[in-house]
Amino acid sequence: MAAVPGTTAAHPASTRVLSKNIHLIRWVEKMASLTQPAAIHWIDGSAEENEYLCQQLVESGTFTKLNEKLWPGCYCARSSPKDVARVEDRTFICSLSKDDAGPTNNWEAPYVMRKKVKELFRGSMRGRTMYVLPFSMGPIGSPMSRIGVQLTDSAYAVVNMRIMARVGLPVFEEIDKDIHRVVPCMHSVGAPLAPGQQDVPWPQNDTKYIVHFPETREIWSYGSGYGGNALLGKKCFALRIASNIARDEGWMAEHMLILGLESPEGEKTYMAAAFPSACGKTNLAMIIPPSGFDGWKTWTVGDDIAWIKPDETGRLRAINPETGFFGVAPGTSERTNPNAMATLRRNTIFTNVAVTPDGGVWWEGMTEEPPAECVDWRGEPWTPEIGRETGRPAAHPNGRFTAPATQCPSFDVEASESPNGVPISAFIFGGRRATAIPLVVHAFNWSSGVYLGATMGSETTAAAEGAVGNVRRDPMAMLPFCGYHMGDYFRHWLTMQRQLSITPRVFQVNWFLKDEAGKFLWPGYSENMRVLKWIIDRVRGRAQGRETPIGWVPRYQDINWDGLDMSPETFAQLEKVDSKAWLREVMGHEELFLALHDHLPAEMIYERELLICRL
Ligand code: TSX
Ligand code: MN
Repeated sequence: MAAVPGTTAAHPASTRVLSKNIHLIRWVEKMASLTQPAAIHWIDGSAEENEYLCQQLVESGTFTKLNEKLWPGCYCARSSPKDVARVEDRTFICSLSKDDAGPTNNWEAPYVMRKKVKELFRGSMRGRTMYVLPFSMGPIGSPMSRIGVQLTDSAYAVVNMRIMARVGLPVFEEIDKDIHRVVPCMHSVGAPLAPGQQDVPWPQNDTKYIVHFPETREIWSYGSGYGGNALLGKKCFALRIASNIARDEGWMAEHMLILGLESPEGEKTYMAAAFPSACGKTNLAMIIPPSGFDGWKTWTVGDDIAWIKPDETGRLRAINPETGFFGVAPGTSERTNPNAMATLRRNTIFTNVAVTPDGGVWWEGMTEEPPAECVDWRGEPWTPEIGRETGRPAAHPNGRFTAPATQCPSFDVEASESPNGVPISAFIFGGRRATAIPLVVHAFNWSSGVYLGATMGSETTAAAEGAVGNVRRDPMAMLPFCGYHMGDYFRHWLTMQRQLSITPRVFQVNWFLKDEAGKFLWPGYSENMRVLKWIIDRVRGRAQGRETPIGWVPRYQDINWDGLDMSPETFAQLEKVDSKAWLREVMGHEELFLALHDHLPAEMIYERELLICRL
């Protein structure tokens, strides 16, 4: 193989072709002749290969190896400041008809876009290695799993994908059976190297395109090496492409965590929950029972994506298609999420956080006291004083950890290896709202539950997101991730019920209610378990509640308050349904519905009218 600049190390997998599948081999050849890489590396997924790639990333300056004693097997990457997050305005759904993509997605005609991406990818891997990365979303061989192959010129993408998905030889073996429809995923950072040209630590291109062809089930991602733009199994495949496959095949690809609760008697109940960003979804997925819940256990199945399908008895079962957590670092601490802190202690890739003088990592909120000095996410010296003066944080607000799920103390290993997934008893829709939305509501039925999910939203917290306190609607937390028309997506949710003998119960939660003084009314975090306990008791027909115009809510005596000081007066505020505020709320639903009107299922209008009547 061609020598990689800056190293003389031998290549363990080299150019050996690791598949016998003629379709795959021909596609790789065709793409290599388009992108012109200096070498092709078929990924076997071995530990030695991973070592080698991480070593390459250290030599190219992308990775800093952390202190092996304190942070074994860990690295920190600093991205270009021009490549720090998903790029929603550069994300396209290229269906044949613009109408199929809907008004909430960017669209371009497939033949126009195909020409465009071919031009972009022509010669885009010159001077670089093209990695052939096979991955399975879901356990290998499970009927719920789907396979993709990512061709990428980013070793960073490869080593991250190795944590986030099942990759390598066992996946090539599946592909060689020639029974799967493999999703082709093209990825280039768009920074070809001329002969002798020195590489930069984080190659990228100012022009970015994240393109999905839903009908032909293809992904083309250009110009970015970051997160959801580059780890194509995640948002691009497991949500945008999979939502199309799921709609066609009668299952659901959702932006949901999966969590199990086990009672002291050993009764296990699983739920799936959707939250918009900045609601602490990973924290909830890894929740630890509070005091007063002796003998209870919580089980983390997933923190981001759920693939959910009816089994032969008409019960919904879910898998987490991923094997790792790609979590936001800032705000993660022993106090907010001890299970996450335990997960990321080893074998973790950090991106855009600060590095301390002892070779550790730090981010805002990790400890109460910042370190006296560190190197910030841009690679500049940072002290608390510099932070105060410049207003610059040490870690980027979207700084991340990529950590293996099996290292999470609450990880449900058995459930995660199970080819059929776990039975889902409840769906939970959350949001960040200071007023109007009660702590917890149990929807009257499936379609009123779908309405709650379709109208969910969060208050904007930063001026950059629009006026502070405005509600941004994010139906089922899928607005940036649904690969087709949102109105059709609501219809799919409604139609799913026909396949079910037992319909999961649907709940709405809000951990973020505030009093008049602006103080949070609910302690949140571990204490959310009290709400989850009421939810599973409702599912099992054991808990009472009070009927309100929007659904059933718990009375004070319906919740276990052991170990928490909660007054009936505060709780009354948490479960108050104010008709005036709710009528305003319902008016707020209209805006989104108007945008989707020509595809909006009539049930959504009926539910809205029913709600207005009850109010
Ligand atoms: O993740 C959060 N959860 C879910 C936990 C399982 N956060 C953090 C959100 C930002 C990502 C929360 N913040 C939660 C919550 O339930 N609740 C709140 C609001 C809150 C913040 C602080 C306190 C109480 C509530 N109290 C003290 O800090 C003492
Ligand atoms: Mn997510």
